[in-house]
This record gives sequence, C-alpha cells and structure tokens, in this order.
Amino acid sequence: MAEEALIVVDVQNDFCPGGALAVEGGDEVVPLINDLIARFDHVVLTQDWHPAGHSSFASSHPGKSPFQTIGMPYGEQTLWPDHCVQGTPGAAFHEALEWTKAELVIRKGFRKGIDSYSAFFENDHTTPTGLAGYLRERGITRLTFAGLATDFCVAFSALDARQLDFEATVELRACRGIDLGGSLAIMTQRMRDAGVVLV
Ligand code: VGL
Ligand code: ZN
Repeated sequence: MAEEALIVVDVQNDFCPGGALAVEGGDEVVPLINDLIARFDHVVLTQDWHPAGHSSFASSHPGKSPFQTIGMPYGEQTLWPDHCVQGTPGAAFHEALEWTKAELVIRKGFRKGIDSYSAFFENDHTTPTGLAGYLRERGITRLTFAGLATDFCVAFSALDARQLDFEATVELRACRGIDLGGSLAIMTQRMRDAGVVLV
C-alpha cells in the first residue's frame, strides 16, 4: 500500500512575524499544521539552516540589497536578509509547532556557496538532499506539503516531488507566501501545471 508523509517546510522563527525574513501571517499556519501532524503517520520537517555569511544573504554582496537578484554559477539567485543562521533563535522552529513526532529533519542551505529552497535539491537543481532516497526506501510515495513560504520553499519542494514521481498535495491554507514580483501567482500556476494537487 502507498505510504504517505507530511512534509512541514521551514516553520521557523525567522519566517514568522518579528523574524528576519518574516512572511505575512507566517505564524497563523502553526495550529493548522499541528492538526495535520496529528493526522499523519509519518512527518518530516525541513529547516532552513545557513552558515553566517551565506551567499544568499545580500550582506555577503557589497552594494546589493535584499530582494535584488544576482547571477550565481548555478543560475539566478534572489538575495535575502540574513536569516536562519545555524544555531540562532531565528533558525529554531516556532515554539508552538508540535514537532516531536517528526521522524526526520532535513536541513538545507548549509553550503555557503549555494542556496537550497527545495527539500529535494539545492538551487542548482542537481545536488540532492537525500530526501528522495529516504522516502523511496521507506515506500512513501504520497506527499503533502505545508509551511513557509508558499512561493519559494514549499513550491520548489512540491515541483521537485512531481519531477521525482511522488504524488504531491499542497495544503494552501497551511502555507503563507512572500510574493516577490508576482511570484505567488507564478508558482501556484507552475504547481498546477506540474500536477500538484492544491487544496
Ligand atoms: C525561504 C527564502 C530564503 C523559504 C528560505 O523557506 O521559502 N525563502 N530561504
Ligand atoms: Zn534561506
């Protein structure tokens, strides 16, 4: 029988109000995600986990500001405020998130020279995080995504899931987006076109 897992994406303090890269209403997803966690047999969390001075931080590029883009060897990269620095309170899960049941925490973005939005691949779209192998070895083929941010880490993860032949559902009411230059509408459409079920 097809096994299912819930993938909880980046429900961390820096993506919640008051955080370094706050997503509007980011904390509102926590009770909804706690309900989902209670309903799923298997739960995986992702955690954005950057070293200080990470190349996705605008502060690492003299003259650049957050939300500008630059060319990196692996393609275009949006620059962000410093966020989710390893071991800082901003990188911790939201204190109300009931994460104890989680079987795996996938940390991402820990290589200084490359960002990683997706739970499956870094932003070069080729360096794997190991999550696909972990899920496949366990016979898990159906994935439900929730968390932050809809148009970045959630969307990149769901799109890669489809590319890797997993079934993918996104619980939109348990997600909040950044919406940079129309990215929310663009990524929502890309998910639909890829066969991601949006509920
Ligand atoms: C994210 C921007 C930078 C996310 C992470 O979790 O969507 N966005 N790092
Ligand atoms: Zn990040």
